[in-house]
Amino acid sequence: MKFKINLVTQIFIAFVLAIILGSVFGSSIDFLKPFGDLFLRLIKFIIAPLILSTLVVGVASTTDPKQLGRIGFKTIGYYLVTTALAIVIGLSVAFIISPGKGLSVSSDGLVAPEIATQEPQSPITTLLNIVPDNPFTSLANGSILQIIFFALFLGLAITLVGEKAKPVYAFFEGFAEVMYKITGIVMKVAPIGVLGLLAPVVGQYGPAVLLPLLKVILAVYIACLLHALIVYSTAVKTFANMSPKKFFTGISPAALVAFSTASSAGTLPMTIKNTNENLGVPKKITSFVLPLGATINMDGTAIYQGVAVIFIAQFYSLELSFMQLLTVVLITILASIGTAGVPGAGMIMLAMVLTSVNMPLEGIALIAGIDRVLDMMRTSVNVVGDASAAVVVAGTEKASDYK
Ligand code: DAS
Repeated sequence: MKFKINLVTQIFIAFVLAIILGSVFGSSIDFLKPFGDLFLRLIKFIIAPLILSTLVVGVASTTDPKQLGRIGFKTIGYYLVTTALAIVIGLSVAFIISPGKGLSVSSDGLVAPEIATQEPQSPITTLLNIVPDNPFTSLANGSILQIIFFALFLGLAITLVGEKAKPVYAFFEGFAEVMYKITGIVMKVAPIGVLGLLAPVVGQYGPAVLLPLLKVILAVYIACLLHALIVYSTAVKTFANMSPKKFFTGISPAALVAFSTASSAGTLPMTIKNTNENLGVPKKITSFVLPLGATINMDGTAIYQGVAVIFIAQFYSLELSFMQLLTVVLITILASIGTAGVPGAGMIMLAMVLTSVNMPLEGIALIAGIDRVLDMMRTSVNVVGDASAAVVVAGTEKASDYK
């Protein structure tokens, strides 16, 4: 009988093993570090092509004139606003709980010295630097913001050109599938990578250094519940005159499936069923809003990004400027358009966010071990957020069979 442990369990086992080995062998466990460095290099290797391909496809498919009618604009507008609110709530709860505060872990060698001592740029310079003067140089240098700008422009232009750009769209669609496959292969190295990154940290600072992870889980769960209770309740009540009790009761089966599978895509059939049958949203709306949401709307993931960035900055005693926080908000909104609704997608997206604000990717290993616990809650919020969009759009469309 072939006994197969799924990847998330493997990562969790590696996490526990890293704590044990680090606690028992102390700094002599450092020989594992190259495995961690290999994993980080593989993550860095996929970030640029993954953003470019998935974002071009994400933008081109959501700005398709056929899809972009009134319902399309309402849906995409709602998704962008709620994701922005989610990051702000995530950042705020993280600042209040401060999961990484009080640790004396050094970031030496993790952040390039010239970046660590870099003078904060003026807002104008930061905004101007988003525009690449050569997109191929941006790709070569892995300049995340410039790659995102290039991808947004490319996706939009593909839509505007229309028929003649179909081969270009098809290329990026295939490229995105290839990058998802490569990402899946890279993620198979994650358990070894987590072991190689985490064991030396525990070896150097002791297992107590991971206690703040409990505060990370607390912060993500509190922020997710706050976001759902405040933002979605207000939205369904205001735009569809639906009682929050009816909304949350109606979508709860899908929320539970999302919590257990940690996959928005996998939960989609249940999300559609609940939104149609329990919330009375007509198929003409759910058939557009929900599949789109499962791909580009990830409020729970955005909250996780906000909390994770603050935790990693505090863990390594790195100060985040206002512009860097604004960059985190911008990147998370845009990068979520290109991130698939599958388990662990948010962790890859975190690498993009950390890179965009020059923060150490090593921080990913710190929270990789609890990623599944975080992924369950953030996926649930992703799915409930998609359903709230369908209810809001139906409410404002005064859709005929909408109760
Ligand atoms: N698991 C992803 C989803 O299905 C979310 C994430 O990884 O952040 O929505």
